[in-house]
Amino acid sequence: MPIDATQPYDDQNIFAKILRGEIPNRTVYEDEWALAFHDINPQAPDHVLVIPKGAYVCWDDFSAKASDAEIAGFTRAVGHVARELGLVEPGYRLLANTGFDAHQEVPHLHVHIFGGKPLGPMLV
Ligand code: D5M
Repeated sequence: MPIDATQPYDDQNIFAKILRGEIPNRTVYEDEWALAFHDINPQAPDHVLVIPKGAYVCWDDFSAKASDAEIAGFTRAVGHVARELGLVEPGYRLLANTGFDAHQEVPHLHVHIFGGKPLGPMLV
């Protein structure tokens, strides 16, 4: 069920549990600002999720409330993961579903990194 982007942060969401080590994940990268792990239901040969360590529901919440250091650290982590996966050439796609119409399902900000095949034009 898609979430409401304006809802308060729910610390029982599945990515909060992953951050606390309560449920397993296939970690690709971790630093002070971010954790990256393989998506459980991959939509491309490479499909990794990058999440901030801070408690942010979605991109709107993060971009409005996170510190400059958190935003810089998280953004650099996304770029680092894509480079480490070898995706810069031939290319990759970033996606951050935000709220109901975008069908965001997990209420902790996550950026999808897709790659590993020609992804074609954006559908929307
Ligand atoms: O996408 C939410 C994404 O989160 C979706 O691609 C599945 C993925 N997911 C859900 N649970 C897990 C666990 N436990 N590990 C890894 N990936 C997971 P959205 O943008 O919210 O629609």
